[in-house]
Amino acid sequence: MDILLQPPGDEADAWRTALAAALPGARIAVWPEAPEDPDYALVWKPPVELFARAGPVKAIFNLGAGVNAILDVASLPAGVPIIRLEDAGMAAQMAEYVTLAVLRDYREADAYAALQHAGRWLRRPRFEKAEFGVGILGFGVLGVAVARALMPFGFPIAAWSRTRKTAPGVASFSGPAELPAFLAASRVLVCLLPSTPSTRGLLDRAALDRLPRGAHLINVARGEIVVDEDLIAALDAGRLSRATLDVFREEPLPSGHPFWHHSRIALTPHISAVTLVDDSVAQIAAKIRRLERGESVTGVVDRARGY
Ligand code: NDP
Ligand code: OXD
Repeated sequence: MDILLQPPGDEADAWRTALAAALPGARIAVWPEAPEDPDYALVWKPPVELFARAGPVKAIFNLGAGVNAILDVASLPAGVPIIRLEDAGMAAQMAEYVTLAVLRDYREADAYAALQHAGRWLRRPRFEKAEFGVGILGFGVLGVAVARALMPFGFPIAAWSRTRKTAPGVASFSGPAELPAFLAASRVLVCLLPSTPSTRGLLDRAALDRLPRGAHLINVARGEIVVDEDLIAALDAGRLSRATLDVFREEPLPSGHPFWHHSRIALTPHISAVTLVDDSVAQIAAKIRRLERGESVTGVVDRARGY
């Protein structure tokens, strides 16, 4: 079996070693080396030449959960299944990141740090938990993991998805008609939607205005779901109290971008849930073995839907 590997960053050796151990006998070529007729391509943000040179493959594995970058590649062969990562160690990381951001806000870590630095002993009134609703946009693999992690703290939890869900302890909202009611209940709004034609620009002024006054936006999905200028305007006007941002329209975030030094923004460089080599390779190798036996696999992307 021939595998074409185009991994993220400078981790080619780690990916190649893990893949060779998981699929003994497979010939692995690391892009820009490319075998004549690879059986499978494992890629992250592939360049347009890759599919043009690689020829037809049995399946393309996306080395991440979000597939917006691969779906944009003009040379993407039609009809070939695209298979994304499902959790693969990212759900636990995402749950940690979002829980930290929610609790920092709820327990007012920044306000108490400022009081300490001012040398002031002051007890602030506690937030009512019932008024500290957490709304999760996108209730897929990662959204569900975040809801489960937050549940023990007792915040009211709501989720918005394309299709209605039944999850104990979570109020399910679905479709555009139910978005306003969902936003109105979200003192903290966690974005875990895929970037698709229906979600890009979704968090604009109109949507942000529907959040309770003083709301906190946590975007850990994709930068283009948020309209940057509208977010800054909402923060400047005090309609939103803070934003925790891990993803941006342009990455790395350009040095002059106003997000960098905004006093109400905490940002991180797309690290809320990183792709873990061993977990990802184990998942992909198991799926390749199933495909080779003629069995079906989960995580196949619906190209028309965009995720
Ligand atoms: P899933 O595909 O499992 O879940 C996506 C969810 O979004 C589903 O609940 C889906 O609804 C919902 N959804 C999609 N489109 C719409 C829409 N138009 N309206 C309402 N709901 C919609 O994805 P994951 O949970 O695995 O990942 C989510 C995203 O997180 C990824 O696409 C990626 O962009 C981002 N991500 C970010 C990382 C980081 O480090 N910052 C790491 C990993 C992922 P339904 O269930 O009804 O289909
Ligand atoms: C992903 C990501 O989609 O890392 O997996 O953002």
